[in-house]
Amino acid sequence: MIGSADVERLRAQLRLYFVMGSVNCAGDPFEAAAKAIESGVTMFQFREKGTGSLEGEAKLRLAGRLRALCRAKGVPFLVNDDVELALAVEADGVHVGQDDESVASVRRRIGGKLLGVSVHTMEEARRAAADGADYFGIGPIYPTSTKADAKPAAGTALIERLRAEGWTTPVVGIGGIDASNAGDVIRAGADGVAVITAISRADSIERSARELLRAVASAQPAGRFGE
Ligand code: FQP
Ligand code: MG
Repeated sequence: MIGSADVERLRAQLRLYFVMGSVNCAGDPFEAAAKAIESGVTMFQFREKGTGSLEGEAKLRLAGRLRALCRAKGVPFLVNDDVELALAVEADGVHVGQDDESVASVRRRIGGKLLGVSVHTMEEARRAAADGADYFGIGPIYPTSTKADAKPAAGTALIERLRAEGWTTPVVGIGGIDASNAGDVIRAGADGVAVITAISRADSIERSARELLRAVASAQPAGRFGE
């Protein structure tokens, strides 16, 4: 778990969170990540899963290269689901959902690294926070076809409810977000937006990342939590 100064840093790092694996990219995944990071992405998650995804040595090798890239550029590098891999490449953190290894167990294994947890209800949020989550991933906000087992789109209601009830936990919205709707997610109370397709499949990764950043920045109230 992180301290209060680090919470404000994490909030800023969540502004534009690029989640990807090799199957999300039309071309070379390393090149896609490099372009996105060069264009201002503020956090990165290696999510290598689905049909045709890399396994074993190949997965480890790509993770290591992406980890080094992120370190060189000062962008936090998180690993989805795979705690073993996160430890092996000395990732900055791990993201897990409700069907993954338990939050309490991941927290024990990763010590002070960042821990993100997907939550869909107030009850899941309370539980994740009690078990050591540093931020919540909330979605799918809008319909998405990236994730085969995604729940139906739920909009921004849970984000609004958390903020209405006074929760200051860093929150990132995910699912079907692009530059046209990112502002609505921020205005609902999210600190940032997470995207896969909007960047990985963009005609221009650079332009897409910049447009997303602009959409987030122009919807973001300064000092919402008194920072
Ligand atoms: N939010 C985020 C984040 N990252 C994710 N990977 C998810 C939500 C989804 O376990 P989960 O997590 O429900 O599904 P999967 O393991 O297939 O991704 F906020 F970090 F952007
Ligand atoms: Mg998961």
